[in-house]
Amino acid sequence: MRATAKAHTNIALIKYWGKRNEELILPTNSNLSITLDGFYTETTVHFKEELDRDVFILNEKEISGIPYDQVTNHLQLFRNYANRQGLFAEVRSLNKVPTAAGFASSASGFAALSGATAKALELELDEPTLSRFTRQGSGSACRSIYGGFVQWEMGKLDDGSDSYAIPIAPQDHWDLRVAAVVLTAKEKDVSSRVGMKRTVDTSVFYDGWLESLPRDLEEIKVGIAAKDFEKVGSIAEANCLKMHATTLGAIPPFTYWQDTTMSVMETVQQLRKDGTLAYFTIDAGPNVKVVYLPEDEEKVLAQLNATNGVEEVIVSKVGKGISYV
Ligand code: 2P0
Repeated sequence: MRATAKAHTNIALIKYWGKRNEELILPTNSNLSITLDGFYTETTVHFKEELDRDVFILNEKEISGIPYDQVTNHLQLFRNYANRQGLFAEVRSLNKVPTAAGFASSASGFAALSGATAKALELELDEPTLSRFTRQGSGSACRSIYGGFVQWEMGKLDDGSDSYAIPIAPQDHWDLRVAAVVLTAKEKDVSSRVGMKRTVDTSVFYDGWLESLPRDLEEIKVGIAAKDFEKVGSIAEANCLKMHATTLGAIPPFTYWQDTTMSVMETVQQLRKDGTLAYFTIDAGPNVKVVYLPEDEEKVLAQLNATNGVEEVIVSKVGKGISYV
C-alpha cells in the first residue's frame, strides 16, 4: 500500500484571504490561480501494518511538532473515509520549493500528500473529491490538483461539499511567465493563517474587499479566455493591492511589505511606463511575483535583477496538475 505523487505550487491572481469556516477551511470568496512548473513537492505514502504511529520525513529529516500533527491529521481524514483506522503510514516528502522564494510549500505539499494517500489506499477519488480533501490540509493547496488556470469555488454549503477547485484553462492554453523575486528577507512575523483571521475579524476594509471580488473574478476569466494580458495583469495587480490594503485596516494593523517590496513594485510600474507589459502580485510575505509574456523575458529580468534588495529571480512557466510517479 504505497504510492508517490508530485504536485506543483500555485500563485493566486485573485486572492484567497479569509475563511468562513476555519476547521473545514472554507473561504470567504472564490479565487483563482496559475499552477507553476518551477516549484513542486514529491511525496511517497507507504501504509505499513507494523507501524504504531505515522512517520513524516521531509527532505530526509524526520519531522515532529506542528507540521507532523498537520500531516497525521490529514492522513486521518483519509483513514476515516476508507474505514482504515489504526493503519499508519510512513510519509516521505521532497520539497522543491525554496522557502526563500516566498511560496507556501503547503500548497504543493498537501496536494501531493492527498494524491499519494488516496492512491496508496486505492480510493479512486475523482478530482473534485481529491481537491475537497486537499482543501482541508491547506486552502490554496486545493488548487494545485489541476495544472494551468484554476478556480477555487467558495461554495455555499456548511459542510464544504461544494468548495473545491475547478480547471478554467489548461497548462498549454497560454504561455505566461512568472518570476519569483527573492528579496533580502527579514523574518515574517504574521503567518498567513493568523493574518487572514485577524483581517476577517477586525479590518474596516474587509467588506470592501469582499464586495469587489465577484467582478474581479468574472473579468479576469474573460481576460484569460481571450488571452488579453493587459486585462488579466491589471486585474491581478489591483486585486493584490486590495488584499494587502485590508491588512492596514486590521487591529492591530500590519503589512507584509518591506522597503524592497516597494522597490520591485516600482520597477514593474516603470517597465510598463517604458512600454513593457508586466504586473506584480504578492502573497503573505515580502517577496514579489512578476507576471509577463515570454517575448519580454530579457527586459523584465534585467530590470528586476538591477533593483535594490533583489537577491535572486526564479522563473516559472505555467505548470501541470498532480501526477503519479
Ligand atoms: C492565496 N494565500 O490565494 C492566498 C493569497 C496568501 C495570500 O492561500 O490557512 O497557506 O492553510 O488555508 O492556503 C496562503 O494561505 O492558508 C494563501 P490555509 P494558505 O494563495
